[in-house]
Amino acid sequence: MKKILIVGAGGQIGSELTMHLRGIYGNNNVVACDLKPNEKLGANGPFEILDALDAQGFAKLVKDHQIDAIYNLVALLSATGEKNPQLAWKINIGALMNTLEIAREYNCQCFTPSSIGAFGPSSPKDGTPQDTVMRPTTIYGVCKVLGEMLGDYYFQRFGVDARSVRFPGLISNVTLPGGGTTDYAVEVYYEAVKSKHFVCPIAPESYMDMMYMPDALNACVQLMEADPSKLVHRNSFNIASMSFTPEIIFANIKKYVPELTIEYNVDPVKQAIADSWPNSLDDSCAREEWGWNPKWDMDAMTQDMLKVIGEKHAKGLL
Ligand code: AKB
Repeated sequence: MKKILIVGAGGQIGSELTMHLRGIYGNNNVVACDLKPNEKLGANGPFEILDALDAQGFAKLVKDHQIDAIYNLVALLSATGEKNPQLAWKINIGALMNTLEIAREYNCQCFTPSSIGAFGPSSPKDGTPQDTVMRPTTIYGVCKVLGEMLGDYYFQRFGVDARSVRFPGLISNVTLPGGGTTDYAVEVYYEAVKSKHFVCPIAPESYMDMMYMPDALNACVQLMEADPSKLVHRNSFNIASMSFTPEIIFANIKKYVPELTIEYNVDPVKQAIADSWPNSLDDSCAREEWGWNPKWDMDAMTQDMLKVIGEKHAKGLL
């Protein structure tokens, strides 16, 4: 049975991935860790405090829990990264290097997500291919490209089983994202339920790739379980499920919440980032090499998001 460590487990992906993996591999086989205590993650399985930049503490956890797979989810996202590039570099690359080194030393499989942010303005905009020009113009993207290259380097040089996907904007209803360019597509659902008014920081016609969290969780498991002999690529796979603009997603939400009003107050930093990213990725390599096949479309996602957030609101949990 796999023993998994999730580093940065308190964030948007980790809070759901921990529960998802515990459901598959058993509660005690998935150790969650983060900088701060987390009651929910500690309630049904092991939880440890860890600063991913503390290499000794990180290695000790891997040794003590006899870990054989590490999910490194530590990251400062794109918009926050632009406010403090040095800190973004320190955290994003520091956590990644510790993950790869510890994976090498303790023979662990490892997963560090990349992003659509690894592409830049000179990458093809539509149907962005798996293998193409990657010259991002954000520190977040620079860290992601380096992370992809280091993952492949550690695989080729040391045999570390490092795998990764390029996540689009992830839409979820457990833990809010923070500091990303795609966050608007999560925040609007909360405001559709709470205040019925949303101020959007991204221009109405800006396309970006997005995905509902259940598909993202399946992608992690499917790739990590994939037969290595079938993987031509490793770090990192394009995955995609839907691409939309603010206008398109707001129209979809208004089908169910007609009172929702939208105001645009474009954030120049976020808009410049959105403009530098692809409109939509070509995910055919992931489909061919490990059977990637997303299940959720925009309308099903909208109905589910409004239902879950509506229930939380009714219980006074928001
Ligand atoms: C961000 O907006 O920074 C992230 C991402 C697409 O990687 N959600």
